Amino acid sequence: MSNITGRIREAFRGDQRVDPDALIARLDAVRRFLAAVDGLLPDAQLVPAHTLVERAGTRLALSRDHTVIALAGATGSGKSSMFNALARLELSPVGVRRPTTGVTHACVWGPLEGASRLLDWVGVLPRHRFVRESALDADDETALHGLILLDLPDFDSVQRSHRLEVDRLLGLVDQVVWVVDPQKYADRVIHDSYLREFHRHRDVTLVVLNQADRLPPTELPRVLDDLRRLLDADGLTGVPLLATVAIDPAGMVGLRSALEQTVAERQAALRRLAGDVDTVVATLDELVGSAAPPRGPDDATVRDLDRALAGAAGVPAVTEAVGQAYRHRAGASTGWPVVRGWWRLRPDPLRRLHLPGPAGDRSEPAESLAAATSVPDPTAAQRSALGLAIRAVADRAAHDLPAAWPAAVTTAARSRLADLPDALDRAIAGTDLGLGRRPLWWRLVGGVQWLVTLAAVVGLGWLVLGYLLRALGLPALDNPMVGQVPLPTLLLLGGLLAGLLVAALTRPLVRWAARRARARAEQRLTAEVARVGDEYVLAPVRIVLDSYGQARDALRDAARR
Ligand SMILES: Nc1nc2c(ncn2[C@@H]2O[C@H](COP(=O)(O)OP(=O)(O)OP(=O)(O)O)[C@@H](O)[C@H]2O)c(=O)[nH]1
Ligand SMILES: [Mg+2]
Repeated sequence: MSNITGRIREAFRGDQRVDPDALIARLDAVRRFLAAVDGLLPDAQLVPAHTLVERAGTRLALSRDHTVIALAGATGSGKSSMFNALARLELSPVGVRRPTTGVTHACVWGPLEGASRLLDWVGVLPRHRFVRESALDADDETALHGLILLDLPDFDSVQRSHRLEVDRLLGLVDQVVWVVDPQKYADRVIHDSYLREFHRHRDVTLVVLNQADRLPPTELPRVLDDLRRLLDADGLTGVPLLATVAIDPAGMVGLRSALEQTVAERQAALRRLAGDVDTVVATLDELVGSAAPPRGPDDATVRDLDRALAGAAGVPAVTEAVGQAYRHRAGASTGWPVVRGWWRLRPDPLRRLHLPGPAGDRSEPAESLAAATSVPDPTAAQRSALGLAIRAVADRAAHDLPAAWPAAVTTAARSRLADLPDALDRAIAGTDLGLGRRPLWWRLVGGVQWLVTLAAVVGLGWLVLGYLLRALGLPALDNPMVGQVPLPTLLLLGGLLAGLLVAALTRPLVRWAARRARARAEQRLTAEVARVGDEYVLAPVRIVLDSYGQARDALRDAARR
């Protein structure tokens, strides 16, 4: 037996101590992970992590001086006998009728006070709680002070309620002693449904082969070896394995001393929670990858988005109108004064879109209106192009992310889709299209046009006056001559010709300047539309990518033992 006890000591010594602060930091990291992925990943995948955070918080807040150890096993393996043998009292009925134990019994070594709240939380009814603290014991039991031993119902029970009770308690206790017997130690239920599940809790797992007295002494080592092989296959390599005889005090020495050591170390609760964190981290691992979070979609994809947004926002229609408006307004300022009125009669192309009209016209302050412009609604093709561009943004941004994330990125990219049309319209309405001021050269050309027209009018007046004087028989005016041509005629014809000439020369200049005005407006509109795309499509995507980065860092911290 002492040999076995030595092996237990060795196994425990081999395990590192769990630092409470480090454990709390790991739990905080799990909490950070949950906060980062909240609303982004399916809740079903996060249940174990939420459960851990809640349970661990409660367990750490309760007595850390107590160690809750459960005896778990199949019916008839001898759990209650062992419970009674350790308590040295008949506390839990042992029977021949199977299963015997239907509700969990607890025995507390030491005063009940600190243990009561722990047992309330674990959920052992007060009438099934016993205290192993009496003057009769003298110092015999002090080594187990702080132990709360639980006798569980059978986990392979025909009674469903027994299995539920066992499963519930196995999630809460600090350490489990798995009790098997020579007949059923190889049962698949215990290995497949239970022991294997505890492979990350090796350092709070202890296995006992009870009823060792029922085996011929030569058989015992063979059975223990066989059981060890099965435990190795369960992933429980190195867990302490003891042979016990619950009905013989001498057959309980090894287990008792193992429990004494566990209680003295006060590590089981921390080790159990550390194992829980390991398990949760392993289940969450597939939710984050090893690659650094992407910064967002590539430039080409963003450019495609901006182009699709510009199309949907009617930027081509507005830039076209800017070109026309430039020509219209330039015509009204620089055209031949005789036909300028005709320009003014035609509606300004920008006013038709409810965009700022001619310089100084603020009759419709477009900036202040929600649906400010009358830019044509996007066509079905433009709408679908925008949908595709947004999907491409999500696809590119989520390209390197693990499978759980692309859906969240797509949802984020589309999250403000309903607000997009108004935002685009406001952006168009608020863009300075660059037609606010009348260029100086318009005024110069306009001035020249007025001068030459004035000359023509003076010439005409002069000629009409001369004609009238002649008609009334009055002395004619003395018309000065310029070369062979009388001055009034020169003024009239020269003025008319010069006006037409200036108009003809100005036209290509206006066309060139209109193209420039159009290009400038297009650039400004595209920039504004891109800003909307950034705010309404890319920013929500970046938030999800940031969350991914935080979740990934948090999980890495949580994994650090
Ligand atoms: N020979 C021998 N008999 C034992 C030993 N341990 C328990 N038994 C007997 O095995 C039977 C079952 O023991 P229990 O302690 O009631 O078993 P249990 O695991 O509590 O069973 P359930 O409460 O039904 O889950 C009883 O008759 C015990 O006397 C042992 O080490 N050796
Ligand atoms: Mg029992």
